Amino acid sequence: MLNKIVTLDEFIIRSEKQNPNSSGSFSRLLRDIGIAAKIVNREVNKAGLVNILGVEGSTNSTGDDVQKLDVFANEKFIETLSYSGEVCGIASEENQDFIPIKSDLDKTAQYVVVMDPLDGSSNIDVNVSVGTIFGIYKRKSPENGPCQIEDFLQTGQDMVAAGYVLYGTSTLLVYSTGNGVNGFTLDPSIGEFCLSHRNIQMPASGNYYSVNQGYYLKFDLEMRRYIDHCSDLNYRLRYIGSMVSDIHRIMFQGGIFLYPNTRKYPKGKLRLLYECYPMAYLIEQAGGTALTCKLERIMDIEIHALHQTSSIVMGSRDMVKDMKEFVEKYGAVIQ
Ligand code: AHM
Ligand code: MG
Repeated sequence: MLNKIVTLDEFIIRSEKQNPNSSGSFSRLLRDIGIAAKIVNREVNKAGLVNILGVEGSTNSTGDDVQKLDVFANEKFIETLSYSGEVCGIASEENQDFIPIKSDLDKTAQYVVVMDPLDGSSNIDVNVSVGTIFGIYKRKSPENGPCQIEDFLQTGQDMVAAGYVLYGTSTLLVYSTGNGVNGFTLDPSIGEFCLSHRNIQMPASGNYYSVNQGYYLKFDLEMRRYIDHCSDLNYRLRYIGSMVSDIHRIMFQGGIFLYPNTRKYPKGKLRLLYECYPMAYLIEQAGGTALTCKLERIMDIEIHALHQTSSIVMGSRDMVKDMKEFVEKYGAVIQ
């Protein structure tokens, strides 16, 4: 008997039916994220063919170079989500402030979306995998008015869904609504994301470690000792420099990803709202652990600013536990 293909849309509708109180609004929002991902995917795939490559010349709010494809992805996600009528505001890594959305449709939107529209942007020019990261919150402000900053300054714990899209050798959309993690691969022949990885559970351990080892001397002692330990154990170092790709590998093969604080970034480089919370949400849902280098659970960290950053160590449960022992042993030592 042929296996029936389950598309993302079908999967979303089936999941919605399991919740009798659902209004369908959340499902439409997830579906729209899938649509925006397909549009961005089309552009990422032909990036080498058209004049869309290259640094645009501006910098984003945290000082990085913004490339044309970042701008394109940002615009497409904002445009698609704005039309949907389900979202009252968007906060993007590429925008300094959040963007309130006024719906033309006769309804009140209940959700806000946070996103890094194109993660790993330094990889665009060289045809290496990039990704999109997103998180969804229920708004806290009254439904009949515009969204407010408090709608976005919620912890990872408050997220109602999170996911990423990996534009790689094939394009995958991986997401969770707090009930396990599922992955969908884009079938270009039918233009649909099809369920390919049901209920993803990451291995409790592995032998990959993923860190920018070039910054080794800029890390705190306990992180250097832990990285030495990974090397002593002959773990394999893999670092793409695109968080989505690096996490995707360890999600399936087991491993640990680290972006510790450095002298340049004493509070860490990765953004809590757009990168750390959504990835931590998925890692935890897949059975892994996500902590800061000070051993706080990422999902619990309080957020005070849209572009707040954090150190992060996440991955297979047993490997993060090992890392924790190094922090406990060497963390108090004066360097
Ligand atoms: P970006 O969102 O501007 O692309 O920056 C985030 C990326 C992550 O994907 C990746 O883990 C990290 O920055 C790489 O940084 P570095 O080059 O400092 O190692
Ligand atoms: Mg980015």
